[in-house]
Amino acid sequence: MTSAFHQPVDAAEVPRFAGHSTFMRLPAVASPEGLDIALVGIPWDGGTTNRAGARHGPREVRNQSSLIRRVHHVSGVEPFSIANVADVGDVSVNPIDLMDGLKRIEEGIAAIVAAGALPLSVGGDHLTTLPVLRAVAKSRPVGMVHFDAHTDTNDSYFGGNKYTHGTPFRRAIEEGLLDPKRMVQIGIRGSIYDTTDHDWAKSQGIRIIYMEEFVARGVEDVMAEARAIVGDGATYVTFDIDSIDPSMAPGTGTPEIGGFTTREAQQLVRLLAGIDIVGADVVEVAPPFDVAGLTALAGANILFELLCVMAPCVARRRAG
Ligand SMILES: [Mn+2]
Repeated sequence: MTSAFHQPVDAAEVPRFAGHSTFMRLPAVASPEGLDIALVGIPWDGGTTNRAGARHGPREVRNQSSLIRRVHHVSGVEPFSIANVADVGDVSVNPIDLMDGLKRIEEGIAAIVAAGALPLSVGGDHLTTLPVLRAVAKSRPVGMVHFDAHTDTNDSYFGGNKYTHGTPFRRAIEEGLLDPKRMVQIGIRGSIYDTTDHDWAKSQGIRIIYMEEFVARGVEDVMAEARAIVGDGATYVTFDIDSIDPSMAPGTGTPEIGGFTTREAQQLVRLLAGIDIVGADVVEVAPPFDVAGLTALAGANILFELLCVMAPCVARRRAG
């Protein structure tokens, strides 16, 4: 291998079950300096309203990601050859103080952004995306492609608490981090609290593509619309593993039946190619509810799909 970039351990030399457990068997590095894309764990689930456990997500996704190889078999993208990628470890977290937890996560991601690298993070519950956006979208609002069973745009829980994994995108819009007119949510489904639950999101201009519409239209048509909504501007991608059906991803905090197959999820992410991605995440993998590791396996593969659409962004920017 002649590349100057970090390379994963070759499974033909060191078997996948041996050696240090890092994302995609990449080197663990102490600093994001010099990286194009920083793989980072956010082991924090302080925003979870139901089944906690996503704090264990990063470690198990690292484990399952040992199965990832070097080349995307459809696009032909070789992410480790066109971008410098490594595992920068986990951000600092505080499991017993929500507001301090959010502050630490923002600081951890801000260090990655300051080094000029794009964060590709593994949560953690979906509230972790709020402090990530505070770091990534500090200078201007960004668009967002959001795969999820839930809109996560509720206002408050438990007596007015504004910070849970059901509220991050309402807060992010209020804080000017997201441009709601450049937001699309795909895969939304399941029972809701009230007929008016999604009114606020729609009034902001968010495009909600419910699962039933996705099934009727198909992957390519839906993703053509999603690409048009975010356009050429800076865009963040967030992938909640509960968008996938619980038969294929049971280990998550708020499972909803009727979800994407893992194959559909792969196709959805592949069709993000060409948009200007400034960061991405996979969240809500909760290994304690899935002793077989299927959910983390799905998460690791979605992480690779995201990497394979982000690395070409890096290469395009480098080429000017
Ligand atoms: Mn979510």
